[in-house]
Amino acid sequence: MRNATATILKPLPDHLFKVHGESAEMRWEAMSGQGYHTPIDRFFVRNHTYTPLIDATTWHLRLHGAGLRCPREFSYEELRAMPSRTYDVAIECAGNGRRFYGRQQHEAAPGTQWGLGAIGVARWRGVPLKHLLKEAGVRPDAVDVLPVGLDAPFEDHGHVRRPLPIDKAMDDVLVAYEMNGERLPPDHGFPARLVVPGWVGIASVKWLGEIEVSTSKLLSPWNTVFYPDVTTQPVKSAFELAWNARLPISRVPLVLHGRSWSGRGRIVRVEVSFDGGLTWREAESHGRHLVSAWLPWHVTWAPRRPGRYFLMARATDETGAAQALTIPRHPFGYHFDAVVQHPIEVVIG
Ligand SMILES: Nc1nc2c(c(=O)[nH]1)N[C@H]1C(S)=C(S)[C@@H](COP(=O)(O)O)O[C@H]1N2
Ligand SMILES: [Mo]
Repeated sequence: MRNATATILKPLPDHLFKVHGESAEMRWEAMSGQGYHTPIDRFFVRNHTYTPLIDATTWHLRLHGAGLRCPREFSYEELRAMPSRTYDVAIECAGNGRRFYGRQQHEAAPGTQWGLGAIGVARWRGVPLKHLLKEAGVRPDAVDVLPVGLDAPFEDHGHVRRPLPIDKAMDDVLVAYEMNGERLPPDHGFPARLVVPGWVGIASVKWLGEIEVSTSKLLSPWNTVFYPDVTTQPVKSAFELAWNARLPISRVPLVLHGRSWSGRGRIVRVEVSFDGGLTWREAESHGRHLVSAWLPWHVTWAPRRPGRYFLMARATDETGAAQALTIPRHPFGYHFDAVVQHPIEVVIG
């Protein structure tokens, strides 16, 4: 048996990660100076139990169920030999930002107290799920697709699994075997995982072992007890700065960087406030903005007085959804999309 500190296999240095039990959150300053993608060495990990080590030479992905005419099994080699697609997609935990229900709204929500670091954007390569479903003769009356993880059962709920409606499964979902050009790392789902663009992280089931396709609605603890009624992710923003970062007083404006994202579509505007929300300035976007990933932005600021400040960033997406200053309580602490008050210290020289 492994102990609690070995639930994740990759190194978790303190300057890149904050560990929460069997999961680990990225520190946002770790994205400073990075490119569009989150490098694997700092991509957050959310495990219900612990990372399994799976032998790809004996592994198979089994597709079965009443919604398929010809159930199939695919080996790792077969999967890799099929036509592949590459997507740049964010994976974000539904509970990202949960800590701020308590910190900003004084109504702490139970569960992992994530700051804003339970998100990452990677370049995923794999086979479109739709292609595998077609190979297995998906029937027109198929209703739900249930991916099942090979990691150890979670408490008395069995293997991690969450039904996905057939429409989403046949749309843009990937069965990924590569992350940022490398073989999928064990912590992120080796040999293969789902990548479900725009949806809560739990939809992107890691360590895939089987996929059931049904002709009636399916239930699992992961769409009833946990994560009921959550599908797309809301709008959020983060500064690429340490919590309580120290910034120098400066005549030359400092350039502060951040990123904003939404599971519903593109970000159309980002505004930043340095005075607690009295005045807002539009941030400038730079680089790429892919619809299922994030928008990098920057803003200049010349702080003149030392002291403690709260930096605030708010984004609006193409559906018109915008970040408010507060949001209603959520029983599970999901989808914290209010503006986060990021504390910093301005210091002399
Ligand atoms: N099999 C399995 N898949 C899983 C999980 C898990 O514990 N087991 N965690 C889910 C959750 S809650 C999230 S947010 C994402 C996190 O993906 P990552 O660890 O690659 O960042 O994986 C999802 N897929
Ligand atoms: Mo999650």
